[in-house]
Amino acid sequence: MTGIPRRRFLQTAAWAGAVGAGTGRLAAVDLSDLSSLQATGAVAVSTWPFGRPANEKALQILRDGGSGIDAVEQGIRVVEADAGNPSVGLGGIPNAEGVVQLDACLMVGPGHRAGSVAALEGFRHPISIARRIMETTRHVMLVGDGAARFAAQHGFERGPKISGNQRAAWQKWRREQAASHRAPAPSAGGPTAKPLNHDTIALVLLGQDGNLYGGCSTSGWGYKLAGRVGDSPILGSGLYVDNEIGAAGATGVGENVMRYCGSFLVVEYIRQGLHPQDACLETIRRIARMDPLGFNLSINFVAVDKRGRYGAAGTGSGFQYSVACKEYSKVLQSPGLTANDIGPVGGNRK
Ligand code: SD4
Repeated sequence: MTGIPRRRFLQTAAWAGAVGAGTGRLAAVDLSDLSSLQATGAVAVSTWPFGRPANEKALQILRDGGSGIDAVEQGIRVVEADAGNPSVGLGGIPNAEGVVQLDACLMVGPGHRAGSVAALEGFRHPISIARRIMETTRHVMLVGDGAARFAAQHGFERGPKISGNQRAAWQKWRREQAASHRAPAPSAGGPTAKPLNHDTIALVLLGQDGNLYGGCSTSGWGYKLAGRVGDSPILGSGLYVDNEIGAAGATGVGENVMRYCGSFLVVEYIRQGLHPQDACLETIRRIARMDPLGFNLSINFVAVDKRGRYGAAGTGSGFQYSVACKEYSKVLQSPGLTANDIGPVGGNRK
């Protein structure tokens, strides 16, 4: 281990335990067998159990001769297309005004290229639009109306700005808000407010070519303020790919990730010599040390490195992630830094 000497790292871990004890019971973190968190050849790692079909699609694309970025895009499209997923794609929970606004980005290790789209309304596959921005413009990120006009000009598939199921739920939510005389939106929208519902697909990939790739897509915080953008389309926050070192992605309360460049930090810890599993844990500990919320952040990371080692971690217990490689495709439980419940069920996690 370089950068953080093993002794200091363990001290940091012990310190985190002391803090965690004040914010919730500490869950056991077993780091004894990191060697099992390693794959040979291509490996796809993604957030939540709904990442599993995305991983499998990504590896199939590679097997069929597609590129790493084809694999990430096509994998994420599987989740975006799932109308039953309330946190990714147009089946997602709308904002406070009853409109689904989507955020997505992707990054390509070779050339350190990226594309991103935010607060996009009425298009089914923001991940593909992010890719098109990367490939056909001199920009990295388009947002809102401009992004929608770009998508329309490029003929991307449209969809409803709110699904039938979500409309009924949103109307009920609005009635409840009115009845409770509260503001019709998470008023501060700040990091202390608990999202009603949230999840994200973040998929990081080590290709068989030895290069790293990643993508991220979400409808974000349910009933968020119109125009709110989370961490997911922000490079370095919801996703980061460094082709020399590793790639990481995030899910959870974006406000608590984007203030710390969370995914960038995970990759930097890998650079310092940590296993991706340790890097995810250490990132959360570092954020918790600085943040007034301590471990009460509702954030989770997944990561893979250049050697095929992978891992994940969350502030609460219960964060599951998916891994696929030549030998297996499975859903794993990540170590949580506290025994706090992971929070409201957001996406179609099963
Ligand atoms: C966001 N990070 O918009 C996303 C949502 C998410 O689990 O992943 N929730 O803040």
